Amino acid sequence: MTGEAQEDCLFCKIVAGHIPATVVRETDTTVAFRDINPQAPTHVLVIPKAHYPDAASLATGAPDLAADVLRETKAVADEDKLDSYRVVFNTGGGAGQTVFHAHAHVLGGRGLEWPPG
Ligand code: IU
Repeated sequence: MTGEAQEDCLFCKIVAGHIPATVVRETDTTVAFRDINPQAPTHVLVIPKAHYPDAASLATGAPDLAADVLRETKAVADEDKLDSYRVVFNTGGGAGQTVFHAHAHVLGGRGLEWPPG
């Protein structure tokens, strides 16, 4: 996986500014935006600008970029003043992944049960 933008990828379109999103943070390599269907008071997605289909391919194909994404999850939590929060990478359809551009969900602002459904 090369990391090149994919024409049919919704999150690549958000990175390119072709689909609107409520962006809360942006770095040279990542974008963080509010989920359109929030599951918690804070529900932000942190994505690499480069296209990797899931967290596994990101971790193996671009580990420095994976670290950038993880660092940004903390920055999002700091901005929303979250003491406790959850970072989730749904990986594969069986785990609930619906958009195949790697993304970290940052969820917080309410109590979170364990295990998740
Ligand atoms: P998942 O882990 O692939 O299921 O997460 C995809 C998320 O992307 C999901 O929570 C959607 O609500 C969210 N989302 C979005 O925020 N903006 C969009 O334009 C689309 C999906 I499409």
